Amino acid sequence: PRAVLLKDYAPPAYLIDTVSLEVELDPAATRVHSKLKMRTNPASGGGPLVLDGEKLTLHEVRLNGETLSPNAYQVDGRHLTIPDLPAGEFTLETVTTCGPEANTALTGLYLSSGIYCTQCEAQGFRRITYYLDRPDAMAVFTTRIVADEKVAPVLLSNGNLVKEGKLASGKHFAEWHDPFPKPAYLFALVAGRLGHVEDKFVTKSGRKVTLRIFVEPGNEDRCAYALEALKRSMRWDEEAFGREYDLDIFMIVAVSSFNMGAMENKGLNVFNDKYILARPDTATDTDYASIEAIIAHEYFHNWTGNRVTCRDWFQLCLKEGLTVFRDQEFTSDMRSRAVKRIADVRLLRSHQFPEDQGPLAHPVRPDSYIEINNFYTATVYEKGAELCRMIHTLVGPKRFRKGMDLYFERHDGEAATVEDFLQALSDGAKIDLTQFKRWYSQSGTPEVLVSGRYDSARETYTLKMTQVCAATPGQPVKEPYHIPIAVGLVGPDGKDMALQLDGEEKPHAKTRVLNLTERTQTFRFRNVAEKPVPSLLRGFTAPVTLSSNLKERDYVFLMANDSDPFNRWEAAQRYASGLLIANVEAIRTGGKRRRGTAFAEMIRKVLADKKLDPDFAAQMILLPSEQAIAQMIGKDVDVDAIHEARETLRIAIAADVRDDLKRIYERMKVDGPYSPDAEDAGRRALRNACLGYLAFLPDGSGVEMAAAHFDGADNMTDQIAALGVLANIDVQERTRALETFYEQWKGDHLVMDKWLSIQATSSLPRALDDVKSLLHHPAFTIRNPNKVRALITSFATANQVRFHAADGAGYALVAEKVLELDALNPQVAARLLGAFKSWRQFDRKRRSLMSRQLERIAGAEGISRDVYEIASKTLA
Ligand code: B3K
Ligand code: ZN
Repeated sequence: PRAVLLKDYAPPAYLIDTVSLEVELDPAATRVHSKLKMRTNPASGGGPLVLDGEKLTLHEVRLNGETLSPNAYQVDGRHLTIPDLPAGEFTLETVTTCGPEANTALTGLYLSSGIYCTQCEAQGFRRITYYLDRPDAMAVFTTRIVADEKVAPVLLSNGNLVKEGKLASGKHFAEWHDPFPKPAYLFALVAGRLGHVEDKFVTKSGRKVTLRIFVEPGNEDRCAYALEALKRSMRWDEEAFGREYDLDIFMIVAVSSFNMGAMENKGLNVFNDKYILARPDTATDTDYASIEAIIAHEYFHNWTGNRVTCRDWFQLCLKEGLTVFRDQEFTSDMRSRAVKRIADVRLLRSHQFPEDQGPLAHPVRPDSYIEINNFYTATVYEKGAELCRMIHTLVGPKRFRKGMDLYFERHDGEAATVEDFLQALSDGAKIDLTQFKRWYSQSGTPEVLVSGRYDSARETYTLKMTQVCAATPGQPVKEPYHIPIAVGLVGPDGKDMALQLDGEEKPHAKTRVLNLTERTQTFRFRNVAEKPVPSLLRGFTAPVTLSSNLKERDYVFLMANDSDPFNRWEAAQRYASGLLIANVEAIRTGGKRRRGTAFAEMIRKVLADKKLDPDFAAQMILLPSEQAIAQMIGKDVDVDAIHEARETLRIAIAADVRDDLKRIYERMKVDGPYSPDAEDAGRRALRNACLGYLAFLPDGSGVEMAAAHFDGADNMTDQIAALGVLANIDVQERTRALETFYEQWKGDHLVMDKWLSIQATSSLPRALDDVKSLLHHPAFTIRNPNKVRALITSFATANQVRFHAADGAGYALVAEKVLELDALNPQVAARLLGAFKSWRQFDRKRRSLMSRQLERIAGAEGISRDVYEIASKTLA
């Protein structure tokens, strides 16, 4: 397979002004009659017309109404080429068929539990009809859907409904028109037997919008939260960014077979039903929070992605990074900003950092790809969002808004580039982003080394900062980045000092953003009367790794005193990681292990602080994950030692603070009916975090407690928290709880996913065998991506100690499933293969076992482009 390069970008030779589609649905052969009003692109002009098309049967081509003879065009498996075309405007029609029922890749038109639906991003539209399937080809779409009324009473597409009616022999039709020019990747069509819930929204300028969520009949009672979240999102985008909705109707459809979370098709979002359906007894607090965030994300795409779209797929971060930033801000405004920041940084560190530091590292704006679907990555999304956040930090909210306003004003209705975005921000927010732009083209996580020094005679405090960025594939040398680093100085009394930099008349602000732009730079604060402890990178203002000359006692001090909640949490995590890493070493060398008294002490204080937000308290008391420790160790990782070190520390802490944990466990009990709001969710989070410690007390008393928690649960959050705890303990209560849960929920496919993943992520040695037998359980099918993620992906990515079993059985199983899946659904297969990306981090034996599986995959006959790209790059 050949790589596509950013530097080869050329505008299309032809433009499409309007598209009208007539789609006659049939499971085996759906007939698509497309009529394109086209013209030569004055900017590039003429030549052969090459339309994309895959897995299509071509029946007819008409030019200006005349049927073309087959020697007037060429067709191969990927294109339809017409060499001779009249100058100026012309109409091109094609008649093709495609087979939704046989479509297991879930891209293009397919059937999800009997419902016709489409997924066109990135290049699925070419599986529906021949087209210029590229984001800079923007056209006005009219779609007429014809179907059997019994099979598909509901017929939906983008835009507004313009006509509908009955036809002969039980068929009916609907015609939709979308006035906004859009690229084909935003096209959508849904048809089937669907129920719906409805509401209204009046935009700030008075436009009345109908809101509808469509679901499989019977699920209407699980849509209320999603609908409310949609209204909150619409209001928030008006208030925070001045962006209004622009059609008369906004529709969401929930389907059960979907390759990712959701899709922002214009006016017709399609969602994985996991991110719509929620009822207190079936969805956890985390599910509710994800629903709110994803509804918002897809809705926000209407401006960042749809109204202003991407010129080409290399610009993907233009819509994704920016939209993630926007949804993060939304969630921060709806819930706790501190907890949201902690969650986002956790995600960045667990997914983006390993990507950026491994063989699949690529810039936020990549310059080459083999399969674009492999680039919907943590780097493009999460690091992309961090880049927007850094600009926001540098200019502040008001100027950022001005920059965004200018961006929309300049590029509404266009397909834009990262350059366009940076130019608009730079002009609107008045900031020079020349150096900052390197963040988009250089891959790798920069490392910032900080050394602080107090001079008591001069009363100065000096921070010397150095940035380095390791080589990444194809990028041996890096230029320095523009890194905003928020800092504070915490005095011995635990209070922030006022900060006065060298050359400043007077102190101002207690948190300052320092601009690190050189390889090495020194910042000196004056009038520092007492020796402070520096609080570095407050709020995590840049996606870097930071090391400093701070000592363990400084982290102990900061985890008790830092006024910046993110850094308070960070200090606790750094303290605990340091301890765990030392204990891992002790396990390996037979040295003495430490008990972590300061962490227990911190927990005691946090639990005693009645003013502290319980959700934040829950974050404070949790230990870093085994994966996080592995990543910090970075090489020759010993997963068993990490597991042992963390388990032992957890038990020791539980024993040290058991009474405090028990007290809070009781106090945090939520009375009254379940509400998914942040406040109650926070109490449950803290209560369940306490349970997570208590259940492992060596005297066994916690098991009873967990079993009672399970039996007494009146909502899924508590039920699953108890089940998750019990799944890690080899007791009879485990078996009973898993069985009870299964009996209770076997009819509910979303809840069954939880049941699968809880078993797949159990740290008990039996997990691998359980996964193997669950692969044959009726609750599992490899054809449904949610099932694959619940059982296989979670085993491979969230069960470090069992996936990396020393005999390589975990690797062999996952590799086998990657190959099996590749024949059905290459996108999901390639994703799963990502579980091998950090293979170089482990000990020699495991490295060799993993690389053997990667070679087996890379060498397999007939693998997809998707899997080939990941396998070959991971090995390189
Ligand atoms: N834009 C889609 C992702 C499409 C992935 C294609 N493989 C969802 C989102 O980011 O909002
Ligand atoms: Zn998105």
